Amino acid sequence: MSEFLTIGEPMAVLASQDVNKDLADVGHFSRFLAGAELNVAIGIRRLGHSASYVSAVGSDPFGQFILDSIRSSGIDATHINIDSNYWTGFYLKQRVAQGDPQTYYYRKNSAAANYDKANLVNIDLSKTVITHITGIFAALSPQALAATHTLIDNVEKVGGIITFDPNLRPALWKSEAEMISTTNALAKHGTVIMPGIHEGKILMGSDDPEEIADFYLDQSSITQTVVVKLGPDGAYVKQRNQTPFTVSGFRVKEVVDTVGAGDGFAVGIISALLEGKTMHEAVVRACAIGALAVESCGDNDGYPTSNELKRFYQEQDEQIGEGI
Ligand code: KDG
Repeated sequence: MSEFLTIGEPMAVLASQDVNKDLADVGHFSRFLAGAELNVAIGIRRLGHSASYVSAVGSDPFGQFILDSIRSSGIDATHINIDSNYWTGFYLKQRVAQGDPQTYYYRKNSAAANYDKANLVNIDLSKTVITHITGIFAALSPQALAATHTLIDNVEKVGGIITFDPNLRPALWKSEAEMISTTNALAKHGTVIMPGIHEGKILMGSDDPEEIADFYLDQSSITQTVVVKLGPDGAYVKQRNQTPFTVSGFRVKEVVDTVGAGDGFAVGIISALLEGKTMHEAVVRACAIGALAVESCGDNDGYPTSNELKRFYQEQDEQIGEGI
């Protein structure tokens, strides 16, 4: 079994090759691998850690593409079911010169949304150090939410660590109220919570990083660290009973596509924690991978290998210490 495990919906993304065009007018797309939790597994694996990904795909060309890509990346694909009753999800992504692109999902009632929690009984979590949960998979369907809860229970039974990224996707939820209550309830199980500052505002009503952190630290004794993502400005970090600190963002050469930056951030934190680094070192790495992520077109193509990460620090004139 792997050091790292996550559950999610894998997708193909068809990314526009035309800049600043409405999706309805785009004629040329490039296909990449997508899915927030899968992005995290890819990044963790690229940095040399073992990773398992739990999900389901349809028996269709996108499902085959996803399975082939996951297997060739070295991620453990044993727990990806092929379900010929449903399609594999995909989405369209705009290319924009500035800001966040428009996206359009084709994922309702997908194979992953129909994932049966009964399959989780076959997963041995005894060697898994960190399990990553996001609000996306939980939003897909009652079955996916039930599977998320069962996985959390199983992780807690063996004393594993859960990292949680709210990853708010309002389009996937029935209502904002349901999104907020379910996401905050799931967050109670996270040892490390990573909301974006705008997500914090939606989830608990304030865009003050300290108030966001206090909300999550107060609502659950399991939560030990809240890392509030500040986009290009870096991150604010509060650990239980410790002095809060901030980490600055890194310089980015050219912002090509912002999608996947938050998952890259999670890769930085999780990989560093797997290596026994401090939380400060982990958040520096998170900001670095978040910056690298926005320089490429695919959702996870900018995530670095260890050597690429070292080169990035050198280019940024950062001191390369043991910590990073
Ligand atoms: O975080 C990146 C994801 O947004 C992308 O890969 C697709 O999982 C996805 C989603 O639900 O938007």
